[in-house]
Amino acid sequence: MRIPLLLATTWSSLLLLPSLVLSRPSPLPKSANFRNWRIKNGMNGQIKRWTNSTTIPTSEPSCAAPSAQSIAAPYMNVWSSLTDDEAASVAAWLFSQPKFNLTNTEDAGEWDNSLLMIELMEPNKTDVLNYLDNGGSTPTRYAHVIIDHRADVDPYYQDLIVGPLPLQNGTVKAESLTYPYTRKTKGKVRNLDASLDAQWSTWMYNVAASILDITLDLWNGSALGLDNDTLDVWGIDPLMQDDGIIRWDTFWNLPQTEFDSGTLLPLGLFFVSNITGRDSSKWTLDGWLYNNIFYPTTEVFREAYWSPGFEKLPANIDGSWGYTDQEGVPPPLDTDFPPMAIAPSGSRYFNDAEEQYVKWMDFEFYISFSRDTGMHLHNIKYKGERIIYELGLQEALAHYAGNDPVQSGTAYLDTFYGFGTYAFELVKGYDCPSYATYLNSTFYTSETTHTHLDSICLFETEGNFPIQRHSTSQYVAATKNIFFTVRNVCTVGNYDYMFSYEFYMDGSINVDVRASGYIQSAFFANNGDYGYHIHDALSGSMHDHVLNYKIDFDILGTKNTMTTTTNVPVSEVYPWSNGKARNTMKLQRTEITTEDEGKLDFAPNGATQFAVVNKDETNAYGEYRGYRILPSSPTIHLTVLNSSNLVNAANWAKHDLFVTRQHDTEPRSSHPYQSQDTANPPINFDDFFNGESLEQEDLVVWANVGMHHVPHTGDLPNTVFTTAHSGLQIMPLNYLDYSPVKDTVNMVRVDYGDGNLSTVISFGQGSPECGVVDLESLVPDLTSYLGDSVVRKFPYDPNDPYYETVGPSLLALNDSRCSSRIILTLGTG
Ligand SMILES: *[C@@H]1O[C@H](CO)[C@@H](O)[C@H](O)[C@H]1NC(C)=O
Ligand SMILES: *[C@@H]1O[C@H](CO)[C@@H](O)[C@H](O)[C@H]1NC(C)=O
Ligand SMILES: *[C@@H]1O[C@H](CO)[C@@H](O)[C@H](O)[C@H]1NC(C)=O
Ligand SMILES: *[C@@H]1O[C@H](CO)[C@@H](O)[C@H](O)[C@H]1NC(C)=O
Ligand SMILES: *[C@@H]1O[C@H](CO)[C@@H](O)[C@H](O)[C@H]1NC(C)=O
Ligand SMILES: *[C@@H]1O[C@H](CO)[C@@H](O)[C@H](O)[C@H]1NC(C)=O
Ligand SMILES: *[C@@H]1O[C@H](CO)[C@@H](O)[C@H](O)[C@H]1NC(C)=O
Ligand SMILES: *[C@@H]1O[C@H](CO)[C@@H](O)[C@H](O)[C@H]1NC(C)=O
Ligand SMILES: *[C@@H]1O[C@H](CO)[C@@H](O)[C@H](O)[C@H]1NC(C)=O
Ligand SMILES: *[C@@H]1O[C@H](CO)[C@@H](O)[C@H](O)[C@H]1NC(C)=O
Ligand SMILES: *[C@@H]1O[C@H](CO)[C@@H](O)[C@H](O)[C@H]1NC(C)=O
Ligand SMILES: [Cu+2]
Repeated sequence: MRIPLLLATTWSSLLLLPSLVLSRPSPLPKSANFRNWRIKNGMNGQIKRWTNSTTIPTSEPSCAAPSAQSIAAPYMNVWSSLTDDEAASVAAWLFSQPKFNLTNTEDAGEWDNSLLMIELMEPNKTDVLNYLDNGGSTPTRYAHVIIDHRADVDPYYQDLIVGPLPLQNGTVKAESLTYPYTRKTKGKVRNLDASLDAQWSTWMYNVAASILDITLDLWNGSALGLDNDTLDVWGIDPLMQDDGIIRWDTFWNLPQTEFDSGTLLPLGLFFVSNITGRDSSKWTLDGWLYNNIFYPTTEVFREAYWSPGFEKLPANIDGSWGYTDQEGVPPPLDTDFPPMAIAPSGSRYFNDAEEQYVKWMDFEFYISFSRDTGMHLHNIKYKGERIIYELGLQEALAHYAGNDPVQSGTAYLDTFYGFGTYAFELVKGYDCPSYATYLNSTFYTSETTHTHLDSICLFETEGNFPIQRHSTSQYVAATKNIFFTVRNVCTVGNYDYMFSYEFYMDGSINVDVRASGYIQSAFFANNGDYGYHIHDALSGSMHDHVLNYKIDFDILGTKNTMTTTTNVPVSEVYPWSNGKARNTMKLQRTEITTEDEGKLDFAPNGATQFAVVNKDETNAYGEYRGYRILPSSPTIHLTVLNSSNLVNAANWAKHDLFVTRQHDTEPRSSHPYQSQDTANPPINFDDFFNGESLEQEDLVVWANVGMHHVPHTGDLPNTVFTTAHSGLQIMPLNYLDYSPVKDTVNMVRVDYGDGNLSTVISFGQGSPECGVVDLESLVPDLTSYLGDSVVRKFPYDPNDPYYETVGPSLLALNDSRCSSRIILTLGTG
């Protein structure tokens, strides 16, 4: 799609832009020496004139290309994904070892072992700091391997550490990976899906066939595994595990078009299956639920159904109400091309694409990417000093509730599906500005490495407010709020999570999460206490999103302490108050001294400030230098206490904030297969808390963002990023001696001319005079959207990549090599 727009190829046309700001025709400067011309706003507020400014001379602008300038990273990225050759060598070695008894994923049946994952084993912080800080050698690389061990009556996922890399004949070791996990039976977790994957659909179609008379009567539909099926059946996650393995499922209408509206079409009929064991002939159908009435057998249900007086409930029918395409009357002027950001001097940041190292202004960091948790940042430095060793998502929970067993039983732990897996290509000009720098990311699955093309973006942009301003009767001063963003988007099933890390001129970092995509809704019947009525027979099913982040602070070294200050109301007598108590407030200062005090909640009324400081490093005024951590938009923790669905699988969701002592044995708060054994998961986060001292120790903060999502009509057809939003700010606290905002020249002071010429002081700001801004390039050609690039690892075939954007479970089924997409334009300007 092309948007008709003036296509600037020279500065003369770009110079039209400031005149638009004036909202009336105005004299334009004739010379290219634009920087000396400023707008003057007279005292009467009407007259706008161009005038000369007093300007500190600046160096010539760098006039870089829009994408990042290149730079050589100061250190190797020790967190970078395995190379194609490394992953292929590990796959080849594992296949050559009889003890793993591996079958190619494509050929593997439910009783065959297969290779689920090969990725970098994150190096220990101890070894990395030795490299970064003490000139030690680069940490030895190892691979983290997960084998889906199904050739066993008790199938399990097995975590292995394989290495060292590069593999050398005779020295390769593959050991059970145990040190990052807390549970006693380490390195393995049972696999509840081994036979489910193979036998569930047959079971489910048989159950649906057994009530075909009812599904046809209720919905003119069937779920028989045929091409003309109009119904779908799916249900809870995790499976219920306290008395055998139980699942509740429900019927859904299938979408009738390519739109992904299926999660909006529940039909209100539920059934429970006891699927304990690997032999589906021993599974039992244990009952039906309809209109809040439980029927223990199909016969009892059928008899009731065909009896007079049986109440039949309405259905949720697919339609354009569930489609995201534009519909309805556009608001006034909506078809005019809207404002957009540009970077007229090109990029003002650096990237080492090979090392995934980024530097912007006084910040620098490395990026890593993993299948389970997606994008992480490492070794974040500000003004040359590390402030954060690691910053990244650990797990995301969506805990539903309802009067029906499917909503009640649902508590997705999304790293099971993987954030890295679903970090698809970004939509240029929509997800990120078109002038952003786009990076690839890769993950391994089923003997292939997938590269999500252009799936991480880097860009600098202007906030919609200045970062500083002040007016007096003599002058007004203001500073631009220019900030830098690293972003990716992961579509996990029905939901799209947008993850951004934002870096600001005041030295702060914002961890930002937004959600869009389709809600998982509930059938509306007797459940007003669990959500709003949002469509025909639809309830916006209430749920809590809680996303856990690891923030491994290193404030001027690894000896850090968490301090708090709380605003408390007091009645206090002062020497000057004539013996009278004054009702006022003061600060109460405390420290979190041991892990016993390490589970924290943001106080009501925001009364308590939490900060990680280094008590050995004070600023010019003797205050500890540190960083605060606080919500930048509302954050939550899980409402449900002692969740029946989760048991011990998400103990990190119980509070807003946790602080623990850093250990190489506690790299992550969650494991991708926590859902497989909720009572005894691989990582019970509570076990991180064992009373250790936290005074001037290496601290890790585990902080939650999220929201209590009670979908309303505005969530249809999709939840919107504006309101489904949560974030954490990590901001300097007495870290420097004054605000670093003063360092930027992108500010102005105007001394009033009292009706005459004002004096404009601009401190050597650059000007947008690099000559060419290709407006055409700002409207990207989306017909080149490709999807993922895939390279086969076993057998290794690096020279025949193909394109595919599907989830891993479909990979075995679909090997198509489709590379072109058709873009439909739907009548925008
Ligand atoms: C602006 O400055 C230039 C050179 O500094 C000078 O030649 C010109 O006369 C000035 N214009 C005004 C309107 O003061
Ligand atoms: C290896 O796996 C196959 C199934 O792929 C199984 O039949 C066989 O028993 C397994 N061998 C050993 C030694 O476990
Ligand atoms: C190990 O030795 C085998 C046979 O000698 C050879 O095919 C293979 O390439 C070697 N692998 C490595 C990693 O050196
Ligand atoms: C039931 O569905 C079939 C095919 O799906 C369709 O041909 C038929 O018209 C439908 N009947 C009613 C009553 O909607
Ligand atoms: C669906 O397909 C099956 C098998 O082809 C056929 O028997 C059945 O009548 C079809 N159902 C409808 C509603 O068209
Ligand atoms: C499910 O089946 C298993 C094994 O057959 C049994 O031990 C368990 O009690 C059953 N659970 C329920 C809730 O009936
Ligand atoms: C992303 O991958 C594509 C295809 O392999 C390659 O052409 C492109 O240069 C890569 N981008 C970066 C930033 O490395
Ligand atoms: C959590 O709930 C389970 C089941 O109801 C109960 O056995 C257990 O004692 C509860 N634990 C706590 C800490 O309340
Ligand atoms: C990381 O540290 C743990 C705990 O000290 C240790 O058991 C493990 O072997 C180390 N891993 C590597 C790859 O060195
Ligand atoms: C502005 O101009 C008027 C009239 O020429 C003069 O009286 C006044 O002093 C000037 N003010 C300033 C601040 O220069
Ligand atoms: C595989 O992908 C192609 C192209 O996207 C699609 O037409 C086909 O239906 C898919 N097959 C399966 C089994 O998903
Ligand atoms: Cu939600």
